[in-house]
Amino acid sequence: MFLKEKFIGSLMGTHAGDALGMPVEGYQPGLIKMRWGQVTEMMDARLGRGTYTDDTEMMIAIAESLCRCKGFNGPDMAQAFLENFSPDRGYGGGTTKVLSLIKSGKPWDEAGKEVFNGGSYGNGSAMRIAPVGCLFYDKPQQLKEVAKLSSIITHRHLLGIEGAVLQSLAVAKALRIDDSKKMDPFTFLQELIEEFNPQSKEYKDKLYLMRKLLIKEPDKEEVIKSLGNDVRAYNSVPTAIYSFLAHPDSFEEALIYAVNLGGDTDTIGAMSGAISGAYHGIRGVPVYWLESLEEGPKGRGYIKKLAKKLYDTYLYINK
Ligand code: F2R
Ligand code: MG
Ligand code: MG
Repeated sequence: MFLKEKFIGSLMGTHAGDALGMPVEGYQPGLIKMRWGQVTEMMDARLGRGTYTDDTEMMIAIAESLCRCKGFNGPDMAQAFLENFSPDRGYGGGTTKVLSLIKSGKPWDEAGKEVFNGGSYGNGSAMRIAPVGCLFYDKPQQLKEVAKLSSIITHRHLLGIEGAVLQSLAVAKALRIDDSKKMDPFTFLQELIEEFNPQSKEYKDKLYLMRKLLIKEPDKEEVIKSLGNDVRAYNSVPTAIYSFLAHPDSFEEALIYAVNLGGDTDTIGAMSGAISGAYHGIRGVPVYWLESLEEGPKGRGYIKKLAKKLYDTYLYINK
């Protein structure tokens, strides 16, 4: 498949997963099952059916900045977050505070120190990382460095940074794999662990557990107990990767599984969508979902164009 289609798949996959999960964000799987049976299509949401949240809005900001600067530029990326910020998309408290500090003049690489103890380890810097995974998909060292720098703007804690690095590596790996051949989830996971090589015990443990879960095909409760489903990056990034690896043949199945795990559903959906979309490309995203996604100034048409621009940027910096 053409690389351009994979770039589009990853960015549109973020939007689709975010919009699918958004109406049930914060619900545990038992409640989702009781009220809806299973979430399989875009449902009514606060801003309308198929609308996205902070996950996709920040992903758009990253892609815009990478295209504008032909690579990473800290002040510009921070500015892009501010330009795109709409509070009604539902931002985390730490991120909202950091962005307001940057707006009042705090440097882009210092504001993130001001929240929590040692910075945030929320999902915020991993959920938006797809464009970094795409642009540096064939340069793992540079990819890790840019993922880290893009994280520290709002998420300075090691667990936040490593969440963004892990998610970006998973997107990049999914882009590199030829989707016409059968994918082996165990090989994917093993290579990911070797590339990632984290400092923190939390991610080491989760990646080890993931291998055991892939062998076992457990029920949802065990997956949530082992990997997590909440707003902390180490309790969601592995879960999103697992959702993809347990359903490598279908974007639709991976996302339905991810969202119905409950908890931080828009975010686990967005991250799983970014990886699965990078693997299957835009052709893997069901048309009935794509057609329900938000239109408007920065809706699905804009995101598709932005992904093409990101691909052109990739060609430009690698010529
Ligand atoms: N904000 C939401 N959802 C609630 C609002 C939506 C609602 N449905 C509505 O109708 O409006 N979702 C979005 O926020 C999450 C990403 O958050 P982010 O950007 O990481 O924010 P923050 O505040 O930095 O971290 C989130 C929480 O993680 C815990 N945490 C982080 N660092 C910590 C630390 N060092 N020590 C202790 N706790 C830490 C805190 O509980 C933070 O509040 C996504 O779900 C996105 O969709
Ligand atoms: Mg969100
Ligand atoms: Mg969320």
